[in-house]
Amino acid sequence: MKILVINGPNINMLGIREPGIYGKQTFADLLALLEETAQEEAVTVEQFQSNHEGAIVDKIQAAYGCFDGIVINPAAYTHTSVAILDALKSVSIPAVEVHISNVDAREAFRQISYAGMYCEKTIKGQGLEGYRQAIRYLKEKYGK
Ligand code: CA2
Repeated sequence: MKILVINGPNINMLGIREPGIYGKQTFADLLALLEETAQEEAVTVEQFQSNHEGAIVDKIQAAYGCFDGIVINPAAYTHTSVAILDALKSVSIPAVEVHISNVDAREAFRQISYAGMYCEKTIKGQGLEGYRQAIRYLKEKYGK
């Protein structure tokens, strides 16, 4: 099974500021967690991070026919991007949305998620462990 993990803008800055919201773990820790989870679950995990909305749309389109599942944290684009929502719909690959922080308990503008309108599950407020949970969910439901 092949799973694509997509991270949006500023996720590569994790651990550098705002540890009270996002924790002390860094982006390198996230990459290590993804590798560890891939081994544990015996799946192939590819990670893609971009600060550019169009690059994320391009990556989702390129996943068509190549990946069995998508884990996506669109970061700030969560709350603004109809383009990412439409890209997810266009490829029709099972997807899980992850948020490191508990967006429900934050500002009003974080309460809307466009990508979440497509994703079959949203995991929020679990820190980096949310990515492990998302991969496990896809493996259990769609793994061969
Ligand atoms: O909780 C999440 O995972 C978010 O998707 C993270 C985004 C935020 O815009 C979403 O509302 C919720 C932010 C990504 C990381 O931003 C940083 C900000 C300061 C320091 C380091 C990273």
